Amino acid sequence: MLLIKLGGSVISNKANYREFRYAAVESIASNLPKRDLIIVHGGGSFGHILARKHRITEGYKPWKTEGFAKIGRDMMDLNLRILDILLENDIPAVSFPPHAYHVMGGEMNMRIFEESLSYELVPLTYGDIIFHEEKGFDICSGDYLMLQLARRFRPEKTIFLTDVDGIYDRPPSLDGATLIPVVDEETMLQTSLEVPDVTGGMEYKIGMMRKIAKYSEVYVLNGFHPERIKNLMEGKKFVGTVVK
Ligand code: IP8
Repeated sequence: MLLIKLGGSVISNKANYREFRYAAVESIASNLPKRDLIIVHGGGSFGHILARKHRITEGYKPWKTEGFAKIGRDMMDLNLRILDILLENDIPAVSFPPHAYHVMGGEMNMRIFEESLSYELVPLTYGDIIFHEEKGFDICSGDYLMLQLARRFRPEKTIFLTDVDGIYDRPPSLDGATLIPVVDEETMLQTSLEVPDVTGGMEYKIGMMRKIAKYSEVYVLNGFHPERIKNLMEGKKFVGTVVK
């Protein structure tokens, strides 16, 4: 089985509110297997801009309800666009919005994922607004969902698609940034210059990936070169980072 996350920086232009990258998603979809697959996507500019503005991760306040609801709508909009493309590419995806099946702090409901897979459907879920047992409101990151799903289903491969070639030794926009082929216990990472997004930034993401590596092979690939997914799946050479 393959578990894959379509990062928010690939599927949207993170600088522009709700700017969708149709061509990128289309070419990713055409490189994905059509069965034995679970897909998660991030929020990008459909989620993070309003989540930051309304400080959703700090929890519920009466003035935040409108923002919370709007992000829920925007994420459904993004999700539907992705779902359409998957279906056009003969991937029988069924979408599950986290705010409707999970409350943060509680056990995640895996039943719908198990049922989907048993009927050879492809479950699709995403980073979302969510209720939280203590804080009331929160954001559920796609990375958190990736960890829960990897723990339950132990996919052979887990792939994170991002807008660069993999994990770098410093923010990839800086001069001299070098791609790290393998991130493991010994790898020293300089991530402090990274501007964190509402769900935690690079350090948090690498931490999640390293936890997932207990259950699955983990790879970070460039979503703008989706042929690398195929190369990886077919055991060919690929450009990217392996996380151990
Ligand atoms: O992009 C966050 O998911 P992520 C989703 O996977 C929202 O961190 C709504 C900001």
